[in-house]
Amino acid sequence: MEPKQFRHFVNGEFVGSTKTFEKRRPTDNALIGHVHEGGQAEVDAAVAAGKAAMKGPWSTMSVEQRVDLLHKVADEITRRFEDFVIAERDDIGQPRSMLEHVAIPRGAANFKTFADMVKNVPTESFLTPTPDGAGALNYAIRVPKGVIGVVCPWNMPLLLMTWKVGPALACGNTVVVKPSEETPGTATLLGEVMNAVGVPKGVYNVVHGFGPNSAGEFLTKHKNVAAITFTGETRTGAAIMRAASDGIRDVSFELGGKNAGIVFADCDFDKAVEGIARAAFLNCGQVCLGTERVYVERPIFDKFVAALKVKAESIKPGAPDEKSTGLGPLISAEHQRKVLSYYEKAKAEGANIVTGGSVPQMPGELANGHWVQPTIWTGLPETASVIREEIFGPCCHIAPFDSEDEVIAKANDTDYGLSTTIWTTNLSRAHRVAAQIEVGITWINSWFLRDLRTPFGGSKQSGIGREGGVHSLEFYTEQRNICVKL
Ligand code: NAD
Ligand code: 6OD
Repeated sequence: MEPKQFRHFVNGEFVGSTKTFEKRRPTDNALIGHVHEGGQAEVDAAVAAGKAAMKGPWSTMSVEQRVDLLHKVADEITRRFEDFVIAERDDIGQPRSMLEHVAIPRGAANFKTFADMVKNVPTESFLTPTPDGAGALNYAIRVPKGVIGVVCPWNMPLLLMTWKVGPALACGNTVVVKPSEETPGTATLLGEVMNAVGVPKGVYNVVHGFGPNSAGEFLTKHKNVAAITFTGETRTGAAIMRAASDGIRDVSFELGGKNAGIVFADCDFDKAVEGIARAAFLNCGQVCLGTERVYVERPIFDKFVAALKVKAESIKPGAPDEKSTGLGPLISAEHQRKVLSYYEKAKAEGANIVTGGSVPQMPGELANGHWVQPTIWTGLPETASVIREEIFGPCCHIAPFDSEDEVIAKANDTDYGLSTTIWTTNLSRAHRVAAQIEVGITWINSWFLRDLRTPFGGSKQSGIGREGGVHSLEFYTEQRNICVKL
């Protein structure tokens, strides 16, 4: 396979840099391409293109025309489905079933959903009394904010990037995307899609590169970037917040998590085992909403641990295109080292290793990939590293609990607040407990069941703001009040 060139996409054209870095496939470490590294000049050019496009044909288009164009973007993603599957597969090594059923369809849906949503945006108007009796008419108009900086992670590249680009464009903004250095593929491919369907030049721009002292930092510090939407680690969010404070620019952050799964003895047992297994091991545990802390009511604790062990051991690691594959690799050798360091810490801190704990034997070239075993621990105190820190691997610790109050306190005993999954057949208990968990999203008898109209985001150190439905429209537009004395 000839290595690809992942170039920036600026003002409707693919442009290169003199500096490049390698992109390797996580499944076997094969070289799949060279990524062009953007610096200040590339970011300046992309932001200038985005700013200029705010005054071009993009700004004079009717809402219907814009909606129609974004539907065409979605249709073109669907038409080039296999190209997107391959780009994302080579970037992250996800099993094909997940790419075909979640990642790529959501890429298209993120454009259609938010395009449809802007057709009915409410605004406010008031008739205000005045001393002379004539009154004044106050009304608000909604305008796009301008150039939006979109800084993305690697764990679900197309889904998480379009979840922000879709509404940003639907609201009439332009974007400069900084994809993760680990996953340049689908953001680049989307440039081809934009040109194919006639999105005006400069509306969608991509600059590749790293974070600090590279494209990420230059983009988030750029004075002509009106607002920044970011998904990634909490400590990166803190750095971006500092950058955004210069110029008082708005931010929307979706950050890390250390999410609890809560299983009551009255749950539908098989569904709970299935649900927690998905929450812990899907995408090799590289899901911000995933569950690394599981609390199981004591009467079913032993049975649950035994059943989850069977489930974990049945998940087959392998090449993404193999039908039997249930587990892909971790994104990189560096991330593999991090996850394995937690496997060692758990051992050192005295965990009972129910299953896993090391690297699986892989055949042929796959042995060069970044694999780890799905891993379950029990027996650790709540102070243990693997219970407190986000690992982002296919692993969880399971602890017993005896009362609702105890499990609520344990679930909330974290700096993060992204999501929870609760398993019970007692509806009153489900609502009662859910209302007390300090997170942005609680799933009951389910996990990662999405409706794009709902508010999505994190509490505490898991984020700032909400996106989804009208909440995305709030972030990607600004309201201006106009007061007319009558
Ligand atoms: P990361 O924070 O390391 O990187 C994310 C992006 O930020 C990358 O594009 C990176 O180049 C860029 N970046 C890094 N430092 C920067 C800086 N100083 N200035 C500007 N840009 C910078 O995150 P990651 O490792 O790519 O993703 C995994 C993390 O993302 C996990 O913590 C996970 O929980 C979180 N995440 C959260 C959500 C959510 O919805 N809350 C979704 C997915 C992932
Ligand atoms: O489904 C979404 O919209 C979303 N933001 C998912 C986040 C997944 C985290 O890894």
